[in-house]
Amino acid sequence: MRDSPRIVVLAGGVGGSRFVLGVRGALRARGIRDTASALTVVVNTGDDLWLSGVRLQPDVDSVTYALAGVNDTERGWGRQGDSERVNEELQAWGAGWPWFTLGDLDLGTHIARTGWLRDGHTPTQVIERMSHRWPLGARLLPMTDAEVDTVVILHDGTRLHFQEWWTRHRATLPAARFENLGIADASPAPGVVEAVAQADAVLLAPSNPVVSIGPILAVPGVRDALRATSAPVVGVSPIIGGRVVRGMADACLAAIGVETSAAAVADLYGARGDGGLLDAWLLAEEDGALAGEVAGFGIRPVVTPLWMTDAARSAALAESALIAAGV
Ligand code: FO1
Repeated sequence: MRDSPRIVVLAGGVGGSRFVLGVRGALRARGIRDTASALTVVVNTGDDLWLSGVRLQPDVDSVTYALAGVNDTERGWGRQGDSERVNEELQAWGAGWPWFTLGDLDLGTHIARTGWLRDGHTPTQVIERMSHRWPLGARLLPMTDAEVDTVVILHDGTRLHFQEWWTRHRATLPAARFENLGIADASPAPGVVEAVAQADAVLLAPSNPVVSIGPILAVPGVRDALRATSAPVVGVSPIIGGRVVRGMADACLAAIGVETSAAAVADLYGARGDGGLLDAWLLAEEDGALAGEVAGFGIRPVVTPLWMTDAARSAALAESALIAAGV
C-alpha cells in the first residue's frame, strides 16, 4: 500500500459532516499532511433544491462548511453567526418557503453556485471551484452532476419535495416511499467511480441510510463500483442504542420497512459476500448484543464507541473505521 492511503467516504447530512471531519483528523494524526490527496468525499445531492431562484445543495454545503470550520454547529446546517435580513425580505415578498430559512452568508454561497451553474459549469466544477476558498483538506465530489431531487410520496399519493417533508412537516407525515427524480438516467459524477476503484478503503458515513447514503447508491454505477473495488467497504451505524442519533432517519427507515436498529441497517446495506456492500460494520457498545446478528449476515461486526460529540471522538471513530478496513 502507498504511505498515504486513499480513502473514499460516502456522506451526507450532519452525521456525514462530523464523520468526514473525523477522517481528516485521523489522517492528520497519522502524520498525513496532504489530506486532500488522501481523502475523497462523495456527497449526497438528493437533498438539493431550487428555491427563490437559487440552487441549494444542503449536504455539499454542510460538508464544506464543517471542513472549513464555518458551520453552525448548533443548528447543524448553514453558517455560523449568520443573519437573516435577505430572508426577511424574501418572506415579505412571499417568495420561497415560510418554513425554510436562507441565511445571508449562506445565500452568498447559493448565488455564487447558481451563477456558475448558469454560466454552464457542472456541479462537479462548481464544487471544485468552491473548495478553493478554504483549505478543506479533502476532495469533494457530488454523487452525480444530474439534478435528482428527492420526492416523498405519502400513502394518499401526495408528492412533496423532500425538504418540505423534512423541514415543514419534520418527517411526521407517514411516507410510503422516496423517489429521486430522473436517477435512472443519471451517471456518477466524474471521478466517483475512479476514486472508488483506486481506494484503499471505502467508508459509509453514519448518515441517513435512506435519504443520504441511499441516493448515492442509487446512482447507476455506484453500487457496482463499490462491489468491484478491491478496497474493503466499512460502514458506520447511524443508530446508537436502537435510536437515531440526530435527525429523523427513523421515519425514513419506517417508510421502507426497516427497523431502527444497527443490525437492520447493516442488513439493508448487505454483506459483500452476499450481493451487498459491506465487509465490516461498526456498531456502538450500546448495541454490542447485535454483533452476533451482524456476523450472521456475513458482515464483520466491530463494536466501538460511536458518539461523535467532539473532534477527538470523531477522529477516534474514523481511526477505528480505517483499522477495520485494514489501512
Ligand atoms: N433545516 C431546517 O430544519 N430548517 C430550515 O429552515 C433549513 C434551511 C436550510 C437552508 C440551507 C441548507 O443548506 C439547509 C437548510 N436546512 C434547514 C437543513 C436541511 O433541510 C436538512 O437538514 C438536510 O437537507 C438534511 O440533511
